[in-house]
Amino acid sequence: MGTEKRTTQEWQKLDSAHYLHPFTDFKGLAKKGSRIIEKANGIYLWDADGNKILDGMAGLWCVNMGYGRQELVDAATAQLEQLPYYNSFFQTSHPPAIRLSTLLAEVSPEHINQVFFTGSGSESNDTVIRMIRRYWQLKGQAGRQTIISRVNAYHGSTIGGATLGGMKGMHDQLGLTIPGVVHIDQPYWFGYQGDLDIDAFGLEVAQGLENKILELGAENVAAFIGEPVQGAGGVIIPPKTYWPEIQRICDKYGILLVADEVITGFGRLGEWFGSQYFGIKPDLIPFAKGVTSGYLPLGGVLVGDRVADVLNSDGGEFTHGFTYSGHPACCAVAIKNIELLRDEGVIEQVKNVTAPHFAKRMAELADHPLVGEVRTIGLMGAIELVKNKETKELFTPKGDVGFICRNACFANGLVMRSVGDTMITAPPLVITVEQIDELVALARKCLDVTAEQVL
Ligand code: PXG
Repeated sequence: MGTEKRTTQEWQKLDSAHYLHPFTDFKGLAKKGSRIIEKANGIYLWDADGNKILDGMAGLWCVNMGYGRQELVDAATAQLEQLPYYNSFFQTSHPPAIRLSTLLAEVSPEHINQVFFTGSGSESNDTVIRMIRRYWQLKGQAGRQTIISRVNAYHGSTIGGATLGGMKGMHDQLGLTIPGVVHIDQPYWFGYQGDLDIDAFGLEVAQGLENKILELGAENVAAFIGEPVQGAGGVIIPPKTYWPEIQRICDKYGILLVADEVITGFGRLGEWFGSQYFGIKPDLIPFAKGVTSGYLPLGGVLVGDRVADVLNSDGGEFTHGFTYSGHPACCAVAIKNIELLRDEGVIEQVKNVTAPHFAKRMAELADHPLVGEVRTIGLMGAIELVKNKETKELFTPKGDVGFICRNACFANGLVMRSVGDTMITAPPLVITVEQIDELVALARKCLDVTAEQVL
């Protein structure tokens, strides 16, 4: 397939005839035709017309080690030759899954020593629901059923993941979500209209958790779930007061804390996990994406000792699992990927060099006439596009300008995603200082092109 040559138009024709894309208006796309990406190396993509594009989204927040790492290809190939598939049901296991679980226990926070494998972030969050309910049944408190999540959260697209998530458009299409999930506010400082300062705002939003627990009755509440930094929702970076207060409230009422680290895991914030950045101690950490740098699909749930001790007690079988839980080739790639992250000092480089440079250079974009706010954390960034820089008046209808900007980016050799009118970027973790300069220069050019059309 890598060598099959067709023109862009030929690919587009076949694409719209046969391929239903995720999160896509099928009719709209068929009219326009897809962008066909043919190859990649480092932090760059090439489309079928030979255009070079800086991938400011690391694929879909996942290609942490960048493209073209032969070690990952070799790890997959060797494992496919040795043992391409075997399951871990029915009391069997295999070296790649055992070695990966051991390595994950090493790199994850101290109170985490066990892992359940899945094939994706969505499956990981479905597993979270199953594990939480199982935990409270085994504890003899089966009444603790309700999981508290947040508006504008993204936890995946299975029915469980979409229910946990707080995306209105998804809930509307889903119809009946699963019972026992409620949503509280998100800590979105830029969108806040009130009088509090940022730290007081963080505390107030966290207080929403306590209010909800008291409203429901703590004896009915099982867990709180949140992304350390909301990714798909628009890189929502919480005030520094937020997470410690959430931890305090979870502890006070004995409810489980779940940090969805599908995006923030494996170095994105300059720590192995985002919860380490924020100093919290989650009981469960669903992960996926960066664990394999996206080279093969793998996800899982890191299980803290508090939950693991109960799951490992006399309760009989946990009736949950997937054919591809602990897939040998995916585990082999994850092992090599984690070794590369560790042995090449990639995460320290993010923390000490590239994230500070990214923060400094991105902040310079705040002077642009179209920009209302720039925020960054680790190698995640967001640029809020506004109609009026002084008053921070937003564009209506929301999303059109973001879409124009996204297209301008693609046309000028940069992938940035738009969430409404928020432009977001999360480049591969191996991006260099010079490449960050290139990303920011491209972003400025794309903002200029957009401003010419909309201001
Ligand atoms: N949790 C979080 C925090 C995620 O970001 C998932 C769970 C689900 O993972 P899977 O592997 O099932 O897709 C995600 C995925 C976007 C975008 O447009 C983000 C995701 C997926 C697709 C698109 O930002 N995040």
